[in-house]
Amino acid sequence: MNQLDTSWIWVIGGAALVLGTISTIIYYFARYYFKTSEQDNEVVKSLKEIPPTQTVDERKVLQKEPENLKTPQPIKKELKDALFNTKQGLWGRIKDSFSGKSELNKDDFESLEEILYTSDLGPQTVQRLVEAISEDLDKSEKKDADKVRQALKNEMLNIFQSIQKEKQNLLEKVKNSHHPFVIMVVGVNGAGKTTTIGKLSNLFASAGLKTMLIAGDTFRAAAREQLDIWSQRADVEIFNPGNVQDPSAVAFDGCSSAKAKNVDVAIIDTAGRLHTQSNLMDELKKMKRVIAKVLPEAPQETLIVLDANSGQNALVQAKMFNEALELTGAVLTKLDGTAKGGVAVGLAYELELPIRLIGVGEGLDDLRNFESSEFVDSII
Ligand SMILES: Nc1nc2c(ncn2[C@@H]2O[C@H](COP(=O)(O)OP(=O)(O)OP(=O)(O)O)[C@@H](O)[C@H]2O)c(=O)[nH]1
Ligand SMILES: [Mg+2]
Repeated sequence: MNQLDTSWIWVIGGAALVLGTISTIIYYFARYYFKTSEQDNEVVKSLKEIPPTQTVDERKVLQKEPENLKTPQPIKKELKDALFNTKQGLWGRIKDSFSGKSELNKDDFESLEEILYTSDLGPQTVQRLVEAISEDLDKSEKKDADKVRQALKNEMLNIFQSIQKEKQNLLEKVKNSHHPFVIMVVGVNGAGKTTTIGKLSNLFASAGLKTMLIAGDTFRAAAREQLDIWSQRADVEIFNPGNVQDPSAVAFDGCSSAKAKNVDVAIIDTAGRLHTQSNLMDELKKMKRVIAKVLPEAPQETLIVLDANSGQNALVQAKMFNEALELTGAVLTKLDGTAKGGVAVGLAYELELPIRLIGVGEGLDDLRNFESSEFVDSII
């Protein structure tokens, strides 16, 4: 091979090497370029999926919302849930006594009476209910648990309806009455007076009524502070002269202030006391008298607060407070959890005292108007 032939081979080989290098560079450059735009497209697509009004920061929040940013929603307690234990103790036991039996004998009916007697309904009330079953149901119907249940329900409703004469609830009554409407709240220690006043003030204030609390419990340490906290929660006015020890003086000045300030409704807290402590019951009578000196129609309502857990004792308390103060109604508290809710029927029948409100918890919203049919459906 001559000199010329050898140099051609070197030229062709060199050119091939340069071309190969250039095409490799072009290949990797193109691959990098197209992959990047593909990724960009993916990002754009995901951004489009988020509504355009949201900013990037909002998206971050959407991806993971910290627990403490969530606002807890108040849950309205169902009455039937609050009265679950009462229903179990009353209807649950009655149903058990029927189950598996095709016919009920005299002994079975005696055990039915026993269940009623041990359900805090009160002896006279039980007697009336038992008589109603005997009169309303014939022999064959008495064997049927549902017929017995209906007869008991009907009679309980009759009892409530003869007592709950006023068709309007307390809020409507306050709205439709002359102002200031004064409510005096009484009861034994720890029944739930101050808590009920707090809830009640929230009910009135939410309905647009100018509401004032009067701190008439000058006895228990921290009672005034407790009422003050409720007034802040419900955002209502409070009359709370820290240095005055005589509850009648607080009631007098409080009602005068309510009148001067054109308050719609004033609620007076009082110290808890036993119905057997006659000197303390006299103190309440005096409070009631001085209130009437400022506002002759007041107090338009004198409510006793009763803890449903006290069962039959609640009847005794209500009877003695009623003798001293001529009560206008009762508030039954702590119905949530207790098995003694049946006491409401006894209160209505044996004392002829309307139940105005019921407490189903410790929160601001845990107060309900007493609706007899809803209540009866919830306990039996
Ligand atoms: N579960 C439950 N607790 C309640 C209810 N009403 C009141 N309580 C609680 O019962 C306790 C006593 O309530 P208070 O309102 O202080 O009772 P009071 O009658 O004012 O007590 P004194 O002023 O000491 O006579 C508190 O722990 C309340 O939270 C209710 O409807 N349900
Ligand atoms: Mg109190």
